[in-house]
Amino acid sequence: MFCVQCEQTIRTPEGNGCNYAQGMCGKLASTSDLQDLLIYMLQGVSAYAVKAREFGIINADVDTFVPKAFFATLTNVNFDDARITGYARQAQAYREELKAAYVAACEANGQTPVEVPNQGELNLAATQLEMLEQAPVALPNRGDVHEDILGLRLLCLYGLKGAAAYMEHARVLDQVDSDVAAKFHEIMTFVGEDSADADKLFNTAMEIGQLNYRVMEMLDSGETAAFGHPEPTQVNTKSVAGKAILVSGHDMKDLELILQQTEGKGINVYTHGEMLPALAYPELKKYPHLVGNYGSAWQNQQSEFGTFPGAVVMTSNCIIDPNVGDYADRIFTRSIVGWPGVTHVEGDDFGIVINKALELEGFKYDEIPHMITIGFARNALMAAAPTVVENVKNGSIKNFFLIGGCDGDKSERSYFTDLAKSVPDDSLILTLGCGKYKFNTLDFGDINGIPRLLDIGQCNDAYSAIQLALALKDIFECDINELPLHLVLSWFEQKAIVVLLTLLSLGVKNIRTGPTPPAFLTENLAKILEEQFGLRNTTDVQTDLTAMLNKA
Ligand code: FS2
Ligand code: SF4
Repeated sequence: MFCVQCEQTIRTPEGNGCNYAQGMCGKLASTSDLQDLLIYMLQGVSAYAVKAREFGIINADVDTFVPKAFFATLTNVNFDDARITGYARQAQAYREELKAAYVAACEANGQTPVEVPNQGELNLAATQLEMLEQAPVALPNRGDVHEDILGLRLLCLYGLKGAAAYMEHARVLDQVDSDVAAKFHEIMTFVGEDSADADKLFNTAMEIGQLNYRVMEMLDSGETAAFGHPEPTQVNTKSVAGKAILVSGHDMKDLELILQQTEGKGINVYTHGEMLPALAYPELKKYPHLVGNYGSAWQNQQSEFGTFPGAVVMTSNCIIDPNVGDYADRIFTRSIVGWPGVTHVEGDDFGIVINKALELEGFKYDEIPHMITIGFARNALMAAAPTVVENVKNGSIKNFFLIGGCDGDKSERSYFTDLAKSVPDDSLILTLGCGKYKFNTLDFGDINGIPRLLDIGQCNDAYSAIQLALALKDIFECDINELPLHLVLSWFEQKAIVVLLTLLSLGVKNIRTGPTPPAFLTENLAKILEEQFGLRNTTDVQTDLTAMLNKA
């Protein structure tokens, strides 16, 4: 096992990475090895997808399958060896199908087919145990490689995982694009080739960022086409008496299905974690039994789900061991999410979840409501832009801070709470991702009627924040880096890596990330990123704040 993809990875003087029997996230060595083998097989599929495309052969099922199965290897997504093995076998079947189509097209056109080595050839062993013996070939740190090259390879691998996850979120909302799929396969193939060309790897990381910009745009289109534009909305964060279903993760399509199927059944539906922004979408908030948000970010789920007296649905990352909180019998997984022994809901029928919620006690009493305001995605931000600009011009608003990203349970993450509390009163705070839970229940007041805390949405709604920054840059006729905009991103997993790559690829400079730097980035790489982009790690709130306000 070798995994170094998330912020909580094991760091020792001997080297960084989870490489023992189990990762910090609970992922067993067997699961990690099978995931690596899956990625290896997917790279073989992509390699033949690229070759087949040369002859105009496009398999839409493959274009869907590869990013979706890749998504299963992100942090806290799928811990179920049987499902991972199933994806790997499916990958082999798709690879062979594409290979046959490619070879036939070559023959028909009088060309000699080019063989794809390694990933194009490996055939999975018959049993899971034997597959585990094959896994070393697929380890992400395979071979004798300079640590800087390895760091760049991992930056690409993990960044592409994040983009793949967003591709799957977009696909669920019917947003697919063959050009995006082609670029994805091309990069996936390159990442599998173990390049030692630092410049090419670095450029690929930027290409992944660009690809993800397009994917986030597709996701934004899918969500707004399906559910309307988010609008500023007051959300109750306390419970309401009655039977209950809690929906976590990023997939709002699942939430919609659950809302439709629970209508008139006396069940209240709550959002959790990254599902909170759903409460601002007109086509979702119209359901009166969508009563509010329960709980906070992913790392608190064992206590929050443990005390939730209803059924829980995990639509995407991040799931953690449900046996600890003793709710494995009333949590359900969807799509790429998996936990051994937990019921996985396929298809569009949530009857099993609804029956579980009806069996359970539900909340006995109404709690005293506590309201927070959400819903400042692209449209709402643009609608507010003229007023914001007026307030910038008259000096009432002097700075914008984007403080967002992922949450996690390290105590150092109190930095983000302290920073939000410490920014000057003449600043607006934009937030997104589950990192917002570090401060989103606090009252930041307003500036001439504009709320100081503007919750943009999920991590992928970084797209909306980018649109605002681009609009402000045009209005003020300056470079994006000349705006009084300061970005402080909390990172945890691979979606945050790809959002960062997107921002860098758009030329956004002086971003601060924390609480600790990615363990796969060597000192040399961190230095290069600082020199080229001004990218740096967070230090302490006062030092960082002073530097940001002085644009240092
Ligand atoms: Fe939070 Fe977890 Fe959005 Fe990340 S729910 S850390 O995967 O994707 O943010
Ligand atoms: Fe370790 Fe993170 Fe990988 Fe889990 S996902 S094994 S905690 S690096």
